[in-house]
Amino acid sequence: MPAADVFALPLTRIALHEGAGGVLEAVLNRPEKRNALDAEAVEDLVRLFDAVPRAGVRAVLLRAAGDHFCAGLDLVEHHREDRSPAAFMHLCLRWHEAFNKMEYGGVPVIAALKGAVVGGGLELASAAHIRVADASTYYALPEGQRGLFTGGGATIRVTQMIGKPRTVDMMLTGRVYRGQEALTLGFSQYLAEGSSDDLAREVAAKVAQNLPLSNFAITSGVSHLQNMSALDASYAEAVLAGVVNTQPDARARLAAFADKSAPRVRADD
Ligand code: 1HE
Repeated sequence: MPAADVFALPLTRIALHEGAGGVLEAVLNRPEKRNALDAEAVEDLVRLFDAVPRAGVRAVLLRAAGDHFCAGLDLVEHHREDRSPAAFMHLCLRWHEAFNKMEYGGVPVIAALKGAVVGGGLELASAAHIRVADASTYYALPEGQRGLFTGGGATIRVTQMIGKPRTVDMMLTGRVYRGQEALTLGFSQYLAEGSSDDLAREVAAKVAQNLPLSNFAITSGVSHLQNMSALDASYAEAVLAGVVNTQPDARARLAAFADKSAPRVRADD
């Protein structure tokens, strides 16, 4: 299978930068519209995350230009297009195509969240493997107030993050979460004191030091195994571990532990 060149992709809504250590920085680049996701932006996400697993990328830092991560579905386009039920269903399937490629692609995606992470923006964030927020970040599902319903996976991934009762409350009331409370509830795994971009970049650099096959198993493996019965998941986990834990590239790391040159796991790590 040929390697993919992500920098050759015809992207219009996402800008790409080469980060340090094999990290690809993907920037939602429509700040004048608060990075609302129009059909073109969704196709960009599909194109990008289709190529990432074959591009030698060790981690993706997904961040946003401007003050807001993402305002969700492009409501102006949706109003203008006056879509049929079938047309909107097919559009939602493209959202799922993009987000499933992100979640199951086997390359860690670290999202740097700021400002509005709302509606489809929260659905996008929830497909990342690690979310880093900062003091400006807030989360909401305002679809109910707009006469709409979520169509990009909130019923699945947001409920996995924060549970069904809170998700339903957010959908019904438009409730907004932020700050320490949002961190505690599980919207993100990190809350930066400074910029989420900076902390997410640090997290991505750390993740990128793992062997790619380990990261493949951790990211796509955990998601797939969660979809199985416990019986089948334990079988599949053993098979995955058989492949990953005998990879030749791991031998040097194991040797370093055995000869005591590798760092130990300490409480202040
Ligand atoms: C947009 C969008 C959008 C901004 N679609 N154009 N999502 C929402 O309901 C969120 C809707 N947006 C907002 O509540 C606010 O725009 C924000 C809180 C995100 C930002 O506020 P603010 O004051 O900084 O910006 P603004 O003045 O509201 O918007 C600036 C521009 O961005 C303006 O365009 P302009 O041409 O008039 O300058 C806005 O129209 C544009 N803009 N948000 C289109 N969402 C698969 S189903 C998913 C279902 C959903 O995601 S529903 C959407 C939920």
